[in-house]
Amino acid sequence: MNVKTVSTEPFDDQKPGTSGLRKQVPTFQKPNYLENFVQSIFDSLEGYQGETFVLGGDGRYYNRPAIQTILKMAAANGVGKMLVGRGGILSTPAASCVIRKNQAFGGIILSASHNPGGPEGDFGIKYNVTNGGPAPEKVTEAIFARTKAIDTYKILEADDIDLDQLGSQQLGAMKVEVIDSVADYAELMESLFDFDRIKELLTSGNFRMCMDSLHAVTGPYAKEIFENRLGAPAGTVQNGTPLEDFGGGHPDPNLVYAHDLVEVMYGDDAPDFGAASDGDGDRNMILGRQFFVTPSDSLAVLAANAKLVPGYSKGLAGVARSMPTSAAADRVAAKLGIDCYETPTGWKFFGNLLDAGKATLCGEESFGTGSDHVREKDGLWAVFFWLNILAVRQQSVEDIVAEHWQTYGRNYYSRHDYEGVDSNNANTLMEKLRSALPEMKGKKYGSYEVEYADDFSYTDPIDGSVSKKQGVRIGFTDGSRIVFRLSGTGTQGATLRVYLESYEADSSKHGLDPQDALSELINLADEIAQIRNYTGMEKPTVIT
Ligand code: VG1
Ligand code: CO
Repeated sequence: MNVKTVSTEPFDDQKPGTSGLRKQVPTFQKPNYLENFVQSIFDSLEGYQGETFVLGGDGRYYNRPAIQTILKMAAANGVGKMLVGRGGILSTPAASCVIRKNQAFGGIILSASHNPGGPEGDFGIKYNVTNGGPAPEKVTEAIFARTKAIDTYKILEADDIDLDQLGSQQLGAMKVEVIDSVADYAELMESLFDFDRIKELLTSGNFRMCMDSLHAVTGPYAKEIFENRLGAPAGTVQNGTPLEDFGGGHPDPNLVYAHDLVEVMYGDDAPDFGAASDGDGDRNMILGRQFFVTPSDSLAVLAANAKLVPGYSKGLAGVARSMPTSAAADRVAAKLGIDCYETPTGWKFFGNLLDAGKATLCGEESFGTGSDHVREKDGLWAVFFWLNILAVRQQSVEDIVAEHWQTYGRNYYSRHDYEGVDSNNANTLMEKLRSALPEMKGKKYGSYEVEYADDFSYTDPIDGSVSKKQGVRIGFTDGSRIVFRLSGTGTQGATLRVYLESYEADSSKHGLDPQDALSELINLADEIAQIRNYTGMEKPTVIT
């Protein structure tokens, strides 16, 4: 077998975003596009020759051909051994688990997460480092720098590997081991949660749940764990067969896109508990009967109840949340007497805190929750965590959340997304906001007075690295807040995200619809940022 060195020219658009490089499939299908990026990953690593890597993806369209290409390039670049999920499948948290368990050098994960798939949909690739987590910015920056200078890549001339056959195969000097995609992950979950107790709950006859995998990667994981290991009735997992185009849907677990689940959970005779996960399995949505748990509240509830779960019964070292996530978790941390860290958006910023043992639980408002068990957010993990709490407390989801609000107060929260905005207009909106910040402090808008206004900058407490311009925050004296930032995961135009939050201590006022509770702030956001003017939209395209 021959190693071929192929001449190539740089593409100028291979800058990784919030979570890897995401583009439409036809872009990835351009000659050398994928190859350039993969070679740039290898070129920016040191000391990886002969080492073990992990490779897998969410099963979307183009997953299989991309895996074959990456295997041949890895072999040509001197990788010693590649662990690949069977059929090319590994959920993002499972990939993180496999990297850690095997002390691999790193891993390549193929996913565009919640973005639609199919020939005209999106594809994505990201590199994870030895701790199992997404590469930190200094690594993604090195990869990007390399993409701008690359002139050759290496690839082995060889036949495709059989991805459906478990066991070892040889590709040039590299060993390819096709592994069970689910086994390691299932074992890890079993070590963290009280499976006996959850099994009792799920088979008691008094409790029903519905898990919607949205035709994406968690289907096989959820079926194996809920139905085979925990005894939930067949059919508990719906949309559980991964499809290359996710059945034409958006594999995004929120009230808009997880419509099948919403119909079940808000219908007559709804089950007690519902959950959904996203394309690559790292996001989750939690529902009770006719009741939605905001991700920010979910993080706070998990933190407050962590002692009920075997894997966390010793208590939490600390919690961390992304800046736009509500401060509900901060209140729990304060009560527990532990630190709460505020990081920029994106899971890569939690890695150092988790490695250093400073945070145990982490979360993002964007339906992401996780812990130090892996270095990615983990959709099914959050579902097991909730089930474990429900099994111990024997209360409904709604009662648990209502009690939580009674104890800590309620952080009303909503995110308004404006998708497909003209990039220039979106950038102008952000620049105008930024330039207005220095004058804003003390300014009054109706009953609101600005307490602080800044562009969030983060200094990593472990390695001191600084990440600037992470989102414009305007905080008011009553504790409410508006945050503006542009998405770093979209593939067409720009997406403006507006995050709205207010705090209500009085439990007689906890029953409002968040859109009503936040209505004044919503109007204020438009007044301050001229959203309708710059986006040309009367209202957001998605509200979560
Ligand atoms: C979004 C979310 C962010 C999340 C990221 C990756 O990023 O807001 O919280 O970490 O997606 O999640 P952005 O830049 O579009 O706001 V996933 O499940 O898409 O890997
Ligand atoms: Co995801």
